[in-house]
Amino acid sequence: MRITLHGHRMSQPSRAVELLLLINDIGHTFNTVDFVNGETRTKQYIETVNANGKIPVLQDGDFKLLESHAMMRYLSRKFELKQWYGSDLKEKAVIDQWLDWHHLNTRTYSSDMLHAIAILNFVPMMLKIEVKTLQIEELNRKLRMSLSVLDKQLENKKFIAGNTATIVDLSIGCELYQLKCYEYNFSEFKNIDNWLNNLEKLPKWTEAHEVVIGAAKQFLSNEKNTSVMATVSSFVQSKV
Ligand SMILES: N[C@@H](CCC(=O)N[C@@H](CS)C(=O)NCC(=O)O)C(=O)O
Repeated sequence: MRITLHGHRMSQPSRAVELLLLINDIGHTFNTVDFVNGETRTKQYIETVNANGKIPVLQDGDFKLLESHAMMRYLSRKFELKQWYGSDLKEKAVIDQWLDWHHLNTRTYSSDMLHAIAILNFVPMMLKIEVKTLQIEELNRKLRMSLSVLDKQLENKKFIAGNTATIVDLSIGCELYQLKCYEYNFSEFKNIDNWLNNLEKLPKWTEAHEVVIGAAKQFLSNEKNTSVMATVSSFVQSKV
């Protein structure tokens, strides 16, 4: 039975699961759910697809699975992708540790910050300053605390759990790479910077990120937004 992934390429967890499928040449159908325009919040979606109103959702025949990390573990086990989910108890445990860590660290701050940045496109000038000072700077402070922990883990390693990429690199990588597309400044975190360059070299990485790269380019083509990103990165308070 063919696997179906319900998701969207603007969604970090959707991209992570899709990349695992694409890189390993696992036949699947990608069903785009228009979450950007609220499809995930419709009664129909909540009642029939995901009670949490979220993407991604993985369907394998009659079996339906929620939560991107559970999906990547399931696919790794089902298709025996040893490289992607470790080959022994301890390797798997380290991957699990960083997957769990991600949800309350890089995921929380990075995606909230990206939403706050995206909102800048739509708010009037006076409110831009409030969004920036009240929201973005605080999220940025917390994000940088998480980044410094991750940066230490990546010392002398190409990837988070060792020298080959695993599902945790796909998960955290898809989250942070989108910030790189928005020209977030990672220069203070040399190991993360190198790791993001390594991820870019993975097969299918750029293909899966095309939509994000396009959205970021459009955002940055507005000069006012570029100056906001420079401010976010340097922690310097400037006029929007
Ligand atoms: N913990 C979930 C997170 C899923 C999630 O946050 N999905 C977002 C897109 S990135 C979503 O579906 N948002 C739709 C909405 O809030 O209406 C996972 O890893 O699968």
